[in-house]
Amino acid sequence: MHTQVGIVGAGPAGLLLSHLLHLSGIDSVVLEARTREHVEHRIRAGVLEQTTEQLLIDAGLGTRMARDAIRHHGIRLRFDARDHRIDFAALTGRHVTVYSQHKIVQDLVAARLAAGGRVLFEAEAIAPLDFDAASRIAFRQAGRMRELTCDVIAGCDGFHGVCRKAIPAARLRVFEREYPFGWLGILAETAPSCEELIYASHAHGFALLSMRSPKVSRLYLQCAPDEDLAAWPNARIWDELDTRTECAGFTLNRGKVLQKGVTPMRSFVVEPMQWGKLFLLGDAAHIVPPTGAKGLNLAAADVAVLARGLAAWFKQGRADLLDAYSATCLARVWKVQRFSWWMTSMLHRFATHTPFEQRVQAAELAYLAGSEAASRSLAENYVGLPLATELL
Ligand code: FAS
Ligand code: PHB
Repeated sequence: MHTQVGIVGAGPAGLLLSHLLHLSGIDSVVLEARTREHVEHRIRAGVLEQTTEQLLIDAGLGTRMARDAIRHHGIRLRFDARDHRIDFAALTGRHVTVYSQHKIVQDLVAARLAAGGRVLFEAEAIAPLDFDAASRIAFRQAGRMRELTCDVIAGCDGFHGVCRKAIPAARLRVFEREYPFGWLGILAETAPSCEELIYASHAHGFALLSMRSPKVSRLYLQCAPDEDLAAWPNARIWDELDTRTECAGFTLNRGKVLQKGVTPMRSFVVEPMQWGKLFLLGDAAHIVPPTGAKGLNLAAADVAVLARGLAAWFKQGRADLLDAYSATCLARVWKVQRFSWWMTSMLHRFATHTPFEQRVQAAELAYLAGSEAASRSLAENYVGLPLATELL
């Protein structure tokens, strides 16, 4: 089997890249280790930057999003039992959109298959990838070993994939920070308790009240990174969410818990994000703590840069954009890493914090609540920095 671009991974990065390449008349094959059912129902991110929303609309993927998505013009920071609203519209003139990642994946799979795209499920790429002469990807499907040859390999296989490992370890720089906590997340069949997201900082720990629709809420509690879910019956989760989000005049809506899980938290970046004709995108290259709602959006930003570079290469023989792929993406990746690290450090409880550090953390929140400049800085990062392709 041969194609121009071999894509490993059918998450948002791999599928969006395949779709954008198709729109440019470039052929690709997507290899996905899991089943279609699994990838289309994996509950993950929920907030899209305006640039990501526009990228999807421009790529013809806006129909269901226009019907189901919820536009948000601000968030609430809740501490000392009071709310401080960050007004995106007033501070930036921009917004974010609440639209679940699994719906984006469903929309992308449908678009690729409707266009006759080759998305192979239960097709696991096997390390090591060979990309000296013609790039080739060995993969296992239906118990058989098969091979895909291609001109370019796009590693969209997430943090645990094989593509990053194909880059010689001696040439790869890894930057990493493990956080001493994770998030216990639940999906609940209950109307959101507030029309906007609430980020709560409390002595017991961080909590986040998000949503998926007018009838489904998405809620998170800071917990130990290896928290035992068995120690958290639903009643205890609701009680703790109640405690951490207490505020005059506020009532937390409870409901049936549809799903729960614990996500560990890390900051992670590899440099470079490319090696010969292998390009890493999304979680294969970087991980951010979800506090800034950036993981999915960073993946989309990488896709926009690589899709533009591959179109210039295949259509005009220009290699300059491809050669600059890693530097172009990393300039934005590090700004987003900083923002995600800052939001996480400001809002979570650290058992190792000295009394001094606790006071500094409280002062950071108080300053933010009282400063238009500080609030504008948070707002412009949260709604999304300009895409590199908008700056080229
Ligand atoms: P993905 O991990 O989504 O996709 C990679 C794909 O590659 C997977 O389908 C995998 O099966 C496949 N793959 C792996 N190895 C393979 C192989 N050898 N062969 C073939 N296929 C292979 N981000 C937010 O912004 N907000 C959130 O609330 C949030 N919550 C998250 C919760 C969890 C549990 C996790 C793990 C991540 C969360 N994220 C969140 C981040 C998440 O949304 C990612 O940023 C996003 O999925 C990145 O997309 P991809 O880079 O496409 O990687
Ligand atoms: C979510 O809705 O899953 C979500 C929203 C905002 C975040 C993280 C997760 O910062």
